Amino acid sequence: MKRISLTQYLVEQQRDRGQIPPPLRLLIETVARACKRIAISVNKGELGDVLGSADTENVQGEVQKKLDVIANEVLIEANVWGGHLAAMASEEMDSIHVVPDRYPQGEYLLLFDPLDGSSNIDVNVSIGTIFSVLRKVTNQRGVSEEDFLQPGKQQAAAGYCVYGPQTTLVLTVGDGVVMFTLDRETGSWVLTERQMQIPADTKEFAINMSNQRHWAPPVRRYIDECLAGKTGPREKDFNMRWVASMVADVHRILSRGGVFLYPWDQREPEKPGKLRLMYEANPMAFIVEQAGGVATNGRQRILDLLPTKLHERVSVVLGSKNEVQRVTSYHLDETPPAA
Ligand code: AFP
Repeated sequence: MKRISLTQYLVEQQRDRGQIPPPLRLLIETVARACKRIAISVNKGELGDVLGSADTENVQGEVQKKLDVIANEVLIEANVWGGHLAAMASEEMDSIHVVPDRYPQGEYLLLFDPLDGSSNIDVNVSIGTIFSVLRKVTNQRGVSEEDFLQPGKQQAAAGYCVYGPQTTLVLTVGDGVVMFTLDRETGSWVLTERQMQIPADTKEFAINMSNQRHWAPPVRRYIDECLAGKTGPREKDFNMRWVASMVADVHRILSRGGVFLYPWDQREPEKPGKLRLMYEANPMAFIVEQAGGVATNGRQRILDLLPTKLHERVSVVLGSKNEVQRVTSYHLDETPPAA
């Protein structure tokens, strides 16, 4: 495959296919540059004094790691002045960050989980950054939280970066899913996969099994059937993987198929799920659908959900089409598809 850079790819998309307007191209390049800076901090680890707790809490009441705070600042600093954005929202900030008057305002809204999988930072396991891009659709002056409350199907772009054995950037602008790998020697993002596709079938599931006793019946049923293996109703053995960084689990599914579940459970019954709709579920659902997979909250397509608040949580089932449809049909209490 001819190796081209992220910049060349974006320019070609803009020129040949009219896919990416210039401000969106600038936005994507800026986020990718910020991810490079985050990757440098992640790689330094103890040597860069970036491990451990920041001794602060985010809006969800979670203790922030130093890298959560660093990654958040890097993304804000990189994006605030370019003129492509109206405002940003982050899993790590209580409220939106409006672009100050001293900078030009653009039409895009950027949302991110700056460092997904924080519990894995200090133990040197893959973590990542997830981002989602919306357009400011209202004509009113200024920008408010309301502007962000759009269904995921309106995303203009979404992506994630995995800081793992390789640093990879996966991107969609609604025309398939592409992957870039960071060449650490040249500092360049190089196109390494032009069309990521999730196979419709799989024998691999990802769920935190320690919550089994808290699950709802449809989730129990699905996992019980997988665990029953060859002699059970599915008539095949399943394997389990759980990294506890959504980016890494989703990246595996994009690379070789699988199903990821973070369902509602009885630990905190008033919450619809653990993962955040706007920073995790929506961007991942957009990417997964663009790669031929499916993403639901157990009942509805995630991209159709209308958020009511910025930090909304949601149940997530995503990945290989036939498996996600099966889990969804169990929730809807329909006859399951034939094995
Ligand atoms: P943090 O970024 O706060 O560590 O959360 C990671 C995450 O949101 C997602 O990436 C994982 O899939 C999930 O939480 C892991 O949660 P459990 O620790 O409950 O399995």
